[in-house]
Amino acid sequence: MRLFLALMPPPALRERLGELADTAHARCGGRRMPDESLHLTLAFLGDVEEASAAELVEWVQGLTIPPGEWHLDCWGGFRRPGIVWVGAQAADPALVRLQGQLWGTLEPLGFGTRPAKFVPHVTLLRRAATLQLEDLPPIELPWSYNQLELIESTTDERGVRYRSLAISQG
Ligand code: 2AM
Repeated sequence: MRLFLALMPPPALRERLGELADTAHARCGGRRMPDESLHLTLAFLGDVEEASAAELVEWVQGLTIPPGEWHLDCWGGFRRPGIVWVGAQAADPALVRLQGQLWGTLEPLGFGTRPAKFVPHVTLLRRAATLQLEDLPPIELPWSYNQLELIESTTDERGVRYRSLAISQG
């Protein structure tokens, strides 16, 4: 099972991110992420055995994370594979701490690989034709969160789908 831990946007923010995805798509082309797939990855775990996934479900369901507010204020791009995202200009200390704490548990248990650098972002487009983002409108979006989710990623003929397996304590 291909799993990751993520913050999922509340409905109003999801809608707003969807509008930004439309704006970016009109400018940059590529494949727009469907609204229901928009998220902020905290830890990508890769392929996990079913038994380990069940342990992760229990762990996440028992987890409480400190509530926080993340401020999205910039566009960004990753050259490969043409990802256009929204995120923050300055590293958010609470998110960095949360990501570090998660990996502090996950790494010794052998789940995934802690990335060398954590760039919190919400992917809006993949395989964009251009990463020229200068003309895109400014962003000022607060994201209040108090829960994370364990998500399974599956691929079928219609593309990639995400399914929530567990939600932390609220
Ligand atoms: P992305 O948004 O930048 O593509 C599910 O695949 C989520 O995990 C995506 O949000 C993706 O980030 C993230 N992710 C991090 N590392 C990954 C990897 N090595 N392979 C696939 N997805 C990865």
